[in-house]
Amino acid sequence: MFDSLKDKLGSFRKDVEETTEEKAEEAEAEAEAEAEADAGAQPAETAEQSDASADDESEEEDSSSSRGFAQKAKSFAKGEIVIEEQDVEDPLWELEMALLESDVEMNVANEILENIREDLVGATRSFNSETADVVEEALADSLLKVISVGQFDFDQRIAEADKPVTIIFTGVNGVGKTTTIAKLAKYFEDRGLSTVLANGDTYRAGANEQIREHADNLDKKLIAHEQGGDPAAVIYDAVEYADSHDIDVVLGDTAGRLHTDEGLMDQLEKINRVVGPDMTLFVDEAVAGQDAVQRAKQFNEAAEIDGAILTKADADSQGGAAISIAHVTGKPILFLGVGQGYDHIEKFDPENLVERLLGDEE
Ligand SMILES: Nc1nc2c(ncn2[C@@H]2O[C@H](COP(=O)(O)OP(=O)(O)OP(=O)(O)O)[C@@H](O)[C@H]2O)c(=O)[nH]1
Ligand SMILES: [Mg+2]
Repeated sequence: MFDSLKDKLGSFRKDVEETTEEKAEEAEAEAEAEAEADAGAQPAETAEQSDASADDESEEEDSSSSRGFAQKAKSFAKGEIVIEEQDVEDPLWELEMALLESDVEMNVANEILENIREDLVGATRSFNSETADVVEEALADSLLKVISVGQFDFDQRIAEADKPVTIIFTGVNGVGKTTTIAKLAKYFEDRGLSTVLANGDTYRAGANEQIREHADNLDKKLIAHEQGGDPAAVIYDAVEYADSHDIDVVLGDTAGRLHTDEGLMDQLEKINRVVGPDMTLFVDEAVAGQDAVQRAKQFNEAAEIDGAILTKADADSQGGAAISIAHVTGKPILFLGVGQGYDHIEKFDPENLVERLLGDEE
């Protein structure tokens, strides 16, 4: 998962490391040469005294407006180098290209770069510490900032909500809505919560049979009407059923649609009016990259969503949608689909994703 992006982030770290390593070596060599020269000129002076005189000099320079140089000289005396704009300019440019190639949305890529620049430029790195730590922290912080926009604890929200909790799933054709509903029925069962499935996809031929197969496999009740029926009525019936049978969660499927399809978008509006779902989750496939990001934005504008689920992350090496959707929509990614089995769903955890992207494991 996200292997190509992981490699690219690795190259960025290496690039910055190399430039600052070189600089550190040069600085160290210069510092040594200076120390030797000092020792030659004033053989009686101790290292401490020489530190103190370096401080005095730099204070004088502060007042004469060459603070950059003064800071450098001070850091130098302390055995540190300062990372400067020019040290990271080329690696940052490479990183920008890498993010765009990985289908990260442009504003999101810019935000990541800005955050890194802010963290790195002016940062000091001591001669004997690893540049890798400084760079990794800047990279991790900036990724986390954009990925974790809007995050909330899904399990906690479900646990605290009045039952039954009704969740509606929307998105374009074939992205994995029905499969995700089946996975979540299993997910809730594993956490001691009962579910009823509702087939609000009254549009596509064969939709009832498909979801019924999942319901049978998982031993769940399915509420379905004839093809061509009113989806809002199906979901309404499922909520009634859940109410009278003490079921915790209603999982409402809908037909695949484009945000531009007025008839189908009106259906969503009617479901909102008739049922008042607790959550509407947008489902799309990670492999769709920028397309998924744009669709998430458009759906959120047309029929507000509470969060997103990215399926087929198992087949996605780019990671652009996973990085971008929350920042672009302001709504969090809640789950990743990672295969076709009922257990192939992972709760989305921004910190975990960042660790995975920057970690050493394959
Ligand atoms: N590899 C992989 N395949 C998945 C995942 N989620 C769903 N699929 C597959 O994607 C295909 C489409 O899934 P569906 O659940 O039917 O998609 P849908 O959004 O309900 O489709 P429509 O109802 O036609 O709009 C199926 O073959 C699923 O097995 C996933 O996380 N990983
Ligand atoms: Mg479906």
